Amino acid sequence: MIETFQKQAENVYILKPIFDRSEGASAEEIRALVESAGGKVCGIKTQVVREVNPATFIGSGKLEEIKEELSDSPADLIVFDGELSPSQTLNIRAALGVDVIDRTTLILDIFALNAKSTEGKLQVELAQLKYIYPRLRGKGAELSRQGGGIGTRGPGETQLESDRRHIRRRIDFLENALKNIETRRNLQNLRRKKNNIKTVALVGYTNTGKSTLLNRLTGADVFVKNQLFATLDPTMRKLPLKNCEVVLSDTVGFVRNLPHNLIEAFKSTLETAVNADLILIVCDATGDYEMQLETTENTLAEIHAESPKIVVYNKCENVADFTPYPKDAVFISALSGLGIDKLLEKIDGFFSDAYVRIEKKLSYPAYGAFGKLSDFCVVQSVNFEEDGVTVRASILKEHYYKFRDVFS
Ligand SMILES: Nc1nc2c(ncn2[C@@H]2O[C@H](COP(=O)(O)OP(=O)(O)OP(=O)(O)O)[C@@H](O)[C@H]2O)c(=O)[nH]1
Ligand SMILES: [Mg+2]
Repeated sequence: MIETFQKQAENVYILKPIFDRSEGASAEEIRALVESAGGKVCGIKTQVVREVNPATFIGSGKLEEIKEELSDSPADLIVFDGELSPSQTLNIRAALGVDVIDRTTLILDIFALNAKSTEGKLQVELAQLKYIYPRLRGKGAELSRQGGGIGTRGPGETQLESDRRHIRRRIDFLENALKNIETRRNLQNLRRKKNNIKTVALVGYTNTGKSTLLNRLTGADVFVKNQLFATLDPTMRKLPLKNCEVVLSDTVGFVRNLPHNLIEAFKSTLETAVNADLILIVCDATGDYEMQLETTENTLAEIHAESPKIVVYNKCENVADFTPYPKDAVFISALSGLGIDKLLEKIDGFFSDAYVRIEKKLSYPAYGAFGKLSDFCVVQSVNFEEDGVTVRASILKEHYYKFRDVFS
């Protein structure tokens, strides 16, 4: 991956099409996306679109008006908050005389900036190439921005200029490399399953505080930032509970209209949510939590993550009125620690329903029988004494009942 970091923030003019006058025209999210890519917003224009113009998306009269507005703006780049076809991108650029990128390119760019692990980088490059590939048709060089900056991080110029065949080969290579990493991960998952290690996945809209919660619960030191898509690489940490120990995982956040290619590319990291025994959905109680929840649930459905879920409303230290929220909502503040005990109790309850905890001195013959159970329990400690073995362990209920006489 080629990354071209700009020393100076680019001035970005946001063009946000809306299709219905009554639709919320908040540009907060696209502004946050631009800032996460290192851009500085120098203007925002929301434009009602009644009918999409196939050539320029927005009607030519409106484009004239925007051009006028841009004449005394420092804008280096226009970010269009929607998906544009290659010819629309070129036509808008020609009409306005400023570089244009669409929402997908922007999101891919942020991902390219934030990917740290080998796998993350491969995934982002694959998503970028898959986005570019069908759009090339000889327009690669024309479509790529001259110089560096937002929208050029990732595969960048050199590969854009080369032919489709080269890109096709690179896509195949990346897919293979990712498959190998996935195989390794599947083996780890199997091992975890075999050892009966339970997993909890933190998922949710980006910037809701998932990594902060992971840090709070496990004392980990995961990168936290008031930025969209701060986390791309999955992190796993042990979380000791009353009755057993689980593995808590943190991964990429979701966003509305997350490009499908990205979900595809990140499927294997998102697998942690698919395989989890319990999913914690983290919402930002101070934001548009209904939209966050809907986006998260849709994305989870798309990747077939069907495990039981607990919804947590974070940043609650800033909530003054709790009446609008669902009655069974779990409120926490990952930052201050408020409500964390209650959440832990809830997670504990979930798992203790599945486990029976034993602390018992077993005779040596009984301990022999206990050995057969080891696949179905989490052993906390084993103490060998003269007259027997003291075992502390959590055993899956169904197996505990099958082997009940061992413990009686
Ligand atoms: N006020 C307040 N801010 C919080 C709380 N929890 C997290 N934050 C802030 O929210 C921002 C995002 O936190 P992260 O933990 O990086 O969020 P994330 O969900 O992991 O974000 P991505 O990895 O980017 O998807 C940071 O500025 C945090 O300090 C909270 O309980 N209260
Ligand atoms: Mg994070």
